[in-house]
Amino acid sequence: MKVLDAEFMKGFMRMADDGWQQGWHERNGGNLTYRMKAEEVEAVREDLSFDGEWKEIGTSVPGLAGEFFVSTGSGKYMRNVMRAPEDSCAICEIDEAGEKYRVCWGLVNGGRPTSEFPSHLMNHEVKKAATNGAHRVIYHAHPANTIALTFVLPLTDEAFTRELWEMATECPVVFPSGIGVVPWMVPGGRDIAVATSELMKQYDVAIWAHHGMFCSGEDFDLTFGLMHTVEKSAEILVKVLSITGGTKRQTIQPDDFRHLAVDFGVTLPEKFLYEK
Ligand code: 2HA
Ligand code: ZN
Repeated sequence: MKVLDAEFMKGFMRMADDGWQQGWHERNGGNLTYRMKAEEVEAVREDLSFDGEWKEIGTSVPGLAGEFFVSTGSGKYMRNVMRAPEDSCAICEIDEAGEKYRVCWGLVNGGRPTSEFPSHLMNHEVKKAATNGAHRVIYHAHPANTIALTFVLPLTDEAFTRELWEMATECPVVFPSGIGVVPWMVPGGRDIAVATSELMKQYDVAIWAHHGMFCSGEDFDLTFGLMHTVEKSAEILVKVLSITGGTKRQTIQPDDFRHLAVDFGVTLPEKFLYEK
């Protein structure tokens, strides 16, 4: 089967386009990776090439040895993924040590997988282990409201989780484990990848101060939906802060969250239900 005829590739392209249409991907901002299932690799194997050069990932991900990933390309635009996927995206194979990758499909005009490949792969490695292989999608975007809040809220997991939970009743159900926050760091390298993947051990969402957001999920719908929910909540908070100057007249209280948790069968860590 041709890669472009495969359902996983159609889902990947649709998600990239959805993010573009949300306004989360100015220029070459943001990136997306998908860990392929073994049967998906087999289905398109005839369309892959295995004579590409092995290149350094820049970090070590032994837990991903032999895995195949679809990745957006470094410097490529999310806006172009739907129209020119073979130029904008790649399928990459990870070597048996988890140190190198090679391009097996795509990037027909040259290039590399996303500049955030180390962060994506370290997140994938952590999430694959933490979810018994269920999580397959890592998504990075630059949604404006979430970024705006990193100039206003304390850069703590507690502040971001609690404030965003309060903005919509669905939030604690959609991201019950909460949100991790990474202070400003230089993007693209191993240090920010280590900091993010450390947070991904307990969260499915990490916010990079003054930069953007990372989400992890099982499939394209769940991962896009997670980013969408967090960003919508951030938009509501921006509106509330803008209208009021910071004082809410009423909000969802810690005991309300505890009741919600019981009825919806989720566990909400008590560290986020502090008294204000
Ligand atoms: O250019 O978003 O973080 C892609 C990015 C880097
Ligand atoms: Zn970015």
